[in-house]
Amino acid sequence: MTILVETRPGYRLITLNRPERLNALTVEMAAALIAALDSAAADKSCRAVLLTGAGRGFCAGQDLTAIAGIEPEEIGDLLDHYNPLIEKLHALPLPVVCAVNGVAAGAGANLALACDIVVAARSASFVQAFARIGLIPDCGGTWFLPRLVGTARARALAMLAEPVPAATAAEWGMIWQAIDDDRLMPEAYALAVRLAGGPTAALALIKRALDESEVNELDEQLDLERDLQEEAAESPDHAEGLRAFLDKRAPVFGPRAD
Ligand code: T3D
Repeated sequence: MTILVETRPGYRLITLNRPERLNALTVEMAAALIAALDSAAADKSCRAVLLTGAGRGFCAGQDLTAIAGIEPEEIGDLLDHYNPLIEKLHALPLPVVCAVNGVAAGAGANLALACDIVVAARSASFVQAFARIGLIPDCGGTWFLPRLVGTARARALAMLAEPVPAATAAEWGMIWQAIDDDRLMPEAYALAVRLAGGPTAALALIKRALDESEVNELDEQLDLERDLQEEAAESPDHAEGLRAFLDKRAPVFGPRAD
């Protein structure tokens, strides 16, 4: 199986599973990932997703053995399989944590950057490897990178295709945290459990607000915040959060109400 999917209490653990190829992507894998995300979203007991890779790498991008000798237009066609995956991951109404356990290269780097909270092992690195093979960053690379690290760093990373160590990626704001290798998965599990116990409806609305801020003017964003805040205020989680504050106790957020 090219991916492993495990249902854990409150969250879904998805593991890229082609370790002998550093989890290089195939169109079959993209389809399996989309199905796993759809299934997580449809399962009311699932309130977070954790994505990671098996073995020593996170994901080495497109499986290059699969594209050797194909026509240029077929390269574009391949993205018809990957683009819906990136969009789904980014827009999933659940928090998505990515635990980057090793090298994340090409589309593999951008798969990680499409997630909400990215943590990486200190030994991991991020490489926009595309220019090394005469391609451009895809799977959202030219969208995520300048937004995360600024245009100067985005341009250099895309053109030079140099690896960025996890600690530097964290320092630059490309990811949330670099974590000692032996602590990566315990901390990633804890993060997923914590998010799974969070106010799921509000977390989904936070994603929407932050995404729409990328294109909105301030007045539009303020209007959107008012609308989404009304929605959040109607959720049982808001009532519980407020009650818990007044009772001076930790909130116990309820199951998904969608
Ligand atoms: O639409 C389109 O099709 C275009 C889409 C493009 C999207 C892309 O992602 S383009 C970019 C594709 N990815 C790359 O260019 C990265 C290629 N890999 C590497 O540069 C290096 O493997 C790494 C820097 C990621 C890691 O280096 P290292 O030294 O740690 O490992 P390695 O020895 O190179 O790799 C280990 C094995 O995985 C090796 O196989 P072997 O020799 O043990 O049998 C290697 O060939 C294989 N592997 C690594 N990356 C890929 C791969 N096999 C197929 N596809 C790969 N991308």
